[in-house]
Amino acid sequence: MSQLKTDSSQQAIALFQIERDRWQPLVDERLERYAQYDDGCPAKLRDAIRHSLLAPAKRLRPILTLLSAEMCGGDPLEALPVACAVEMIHTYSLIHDDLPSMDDDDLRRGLPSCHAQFGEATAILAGDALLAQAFEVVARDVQPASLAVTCCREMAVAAGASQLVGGQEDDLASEGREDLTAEDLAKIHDRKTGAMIRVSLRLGARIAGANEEQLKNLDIFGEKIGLTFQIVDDLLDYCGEQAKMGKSVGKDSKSSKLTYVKIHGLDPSREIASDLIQKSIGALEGFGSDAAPLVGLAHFILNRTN
Ligand code: GRG
Repeated sequence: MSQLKTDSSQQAIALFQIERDRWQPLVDERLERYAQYDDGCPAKLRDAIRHSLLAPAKRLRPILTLLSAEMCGGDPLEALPVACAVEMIHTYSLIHDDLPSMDDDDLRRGLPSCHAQFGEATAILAGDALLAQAFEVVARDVQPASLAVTCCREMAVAAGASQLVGGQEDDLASEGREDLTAEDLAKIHDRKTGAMIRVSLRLGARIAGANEEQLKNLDIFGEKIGLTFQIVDDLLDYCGEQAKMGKSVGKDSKSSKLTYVKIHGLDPSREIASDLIQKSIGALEGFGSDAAPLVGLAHFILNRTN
């Protein structure tokens, strides 16, 4: 993937990394605070939730939320509850995705996956608890209440039957199907991966009081980086290193699952990803230089190695 890097994209990535180093510890601290479970939660369930939620992770979605809030003129600290809520929903989806009945994976975030460590039933419940807690956090910690309702509704749609969960259902059903087109694959990923990326951006913007035009441009940005994220995931599955990824690699390329690499080949997939990133950056033009951290994040997604 390194040939995609130019001097200007390296500078953009360096800027994003400064922002990430600024915000990631705050996200981790707040998640730790939310993950106390000292009000009657069974010890095994508590340990299972903490195992997955507090494992080393990139925290890309909460960072998207905070950068989006700042770009739209808001205070990122006020967006921390929604940022953590997004990470809770994302972590729930990873726990459930790893289950034997889904992707059946024993490694996640460099650790045994939740069911491998705590058993299948507890892993299902840990995911359930995280999904519920995301809404608790937003309903309690976002003010005014009308803004909390808007954020809860947007999260529910993104995590729901037509988006994240629907995308996962179609992804599972796609296995072994040879009649699927590149458009079918993009549609699955737009819901399975893209919806949570878009809502991460939208929630930060909502907290900042963004207008409809800004939300629309963030949707376009999110759609393009979401698809790129998935293409790069396919490329890393094909040629990434398990130690760096913290999860199994080579699974999708060896299975009967359709991937970008299988449909388009390695180099064309890289070109599609690179083109999408240029288009994603175009969607942020109206934000001027305030968009620099998110532009850096877009380059980072294209060039990520884990
Ligand atoms: C079970 C409802 C349900 C949905 C599962 C998340 C998901 C949908 C599937 C995971 C399969 C997968 C590899 C998707 C590719 C994109 C993705 C979500 C990767 C994991 O996210 P990262 O790389 O992980 O941001 P960290 O651990 O850094 O948060």
